[in-house]
Amino acid sequence: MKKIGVIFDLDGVIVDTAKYHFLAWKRVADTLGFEFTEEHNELLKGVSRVRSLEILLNIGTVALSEIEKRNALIRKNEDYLGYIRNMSADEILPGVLDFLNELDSKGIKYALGSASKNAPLILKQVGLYNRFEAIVDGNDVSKAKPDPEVFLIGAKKLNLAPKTCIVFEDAIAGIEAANRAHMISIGIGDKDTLNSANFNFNDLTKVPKDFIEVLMQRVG
Ligand code: B16
Ligand code: MG
Repeated sequence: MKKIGVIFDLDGVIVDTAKYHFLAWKRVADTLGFEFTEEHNELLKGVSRVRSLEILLNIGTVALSEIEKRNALIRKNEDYLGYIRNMSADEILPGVLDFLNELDSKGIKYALGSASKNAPLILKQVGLYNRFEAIVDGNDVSKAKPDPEVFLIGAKKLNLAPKTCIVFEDAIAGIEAANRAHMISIGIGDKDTLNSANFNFNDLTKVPKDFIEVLMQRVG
């Protein structure tokens, strides 16, 4: 059997930080005088901070100067940091710890592949920082998902060929990035939304016990 590795997205797979992104972006929209809803927030999942602001401004049909944009990004992140500095291990999503323990027991290495520049802080807050073999985040990439860069760097850091890596992702752009990297893509969340994933589960509690072994055989 071939050696395999796992790459996890952060927001929506390991923790739910989308709710904090929502509150922080909503405050930006409130200041600019337009409504920003939870449905709008869906459009920002897995998307970089800069791109998120562009989408938000489109929703409000608001134009800002470059300096105003920079200030909005700073304000949003300061607000967001206020929320994530209060995070703790009880915000780890269901099934994550059991799944990581399972990987550890099989000697399977795993990395993080997230668009978030705050990923290291979030992992430290929830006590998972030291468990990952490698952390690739928004600071390490020049091209955002759906570009495969974040996952290809992850595979390199795990010392594995891309086709032997399995990616867990909750965003359409992330599934596309994994597919473009020729990795095995696992959609976490709504199956219809993530219909280009190789496999789909609602959350990590739904992953069958023998799933990793089955994939090991498939890859090998
Ligand atoms: P930051 P992921 C993504 O995390 C979030 O889903 C997305 O909503 C956010 O805009 C992006 O990180 C950047 O986050 O502002 O902290 O750099 O799903 O790729 O783990
Ligand atoms: Mg995500």
